[in-house]
Amino acid sequence: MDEEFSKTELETARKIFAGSCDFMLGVVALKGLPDANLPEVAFAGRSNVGKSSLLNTLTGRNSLARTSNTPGRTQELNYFNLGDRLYMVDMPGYGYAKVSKEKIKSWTNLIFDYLRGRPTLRCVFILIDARHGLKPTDIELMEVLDKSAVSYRIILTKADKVKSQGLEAVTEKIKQAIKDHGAAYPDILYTSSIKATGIPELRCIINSYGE
Ligand SMILES: Nc1nc2c(ncn2[C@@H]2O[C@H](COP(=O)(O)OP(=O)(O)OP(=O)(O)O)[C@@H](O)[C@H]2O)c(=O)[nH]1
Ligand SMILES: [Mg+2]
Repeated sequence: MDEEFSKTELETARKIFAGSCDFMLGVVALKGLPDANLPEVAFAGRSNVGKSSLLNTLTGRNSLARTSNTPGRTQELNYFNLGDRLYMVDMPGYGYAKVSKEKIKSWTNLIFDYLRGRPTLRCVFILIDARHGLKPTDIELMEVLDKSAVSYRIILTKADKVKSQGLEAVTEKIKQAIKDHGAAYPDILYTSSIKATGIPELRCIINSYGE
């Protein structure tokens, strides 16, 4: 990661994430979305990349968002209220999941409709498993966000599973791939929910979108 944060920024963000963060509601259809009265960031990515785990590690609460070994754990757009400053939205994964085709289709529609049409959505974090790199559905999502002018950042997850050389290689590949994507932030973040890699920095980034 190329971005640097001051000690004050890191400390401010740490305190905010140590404060209140509550589950607010789970949404299964666009009409169930809450009022767009706070800025939002959303966690997107293929099933099982570690979206819910990342939310738990960010907030230091192990069971705030439910996680599982089985792809398809998160089945709704789950809203978390971070200190009345912003909403963080944990989403169902796209791609493969151990659920019916019907369910996958309805989630995928909901996710894509939400992501391109939410006026208060400040940033989408697209989580990519550091071992696997970009997949066609990730690129499809990036294209939808480019078209809708919704900013996004790529996060490589499970960095603890890859050696630093491998991480550099996959980062370089992704940096090349996102050059042509207008709404992509050029820097790539690494995280590990187990070792807490990248967590203080990601807290700063999220906090910067808050009120
Ligand atoms: N080694 C390692 N495992 C991780 C990390 N983050 C998540 N996992 C594991 O990956 C699996 C999936 O994690 P989840 O957080 O449930 O993934 P998700 O993206 O929310 O999955 P869905 O809700 O099914 O889309 C779990 O077994 C986690 O323990 C990480 O940083 N490192
Ligand atoms: Mg999940």
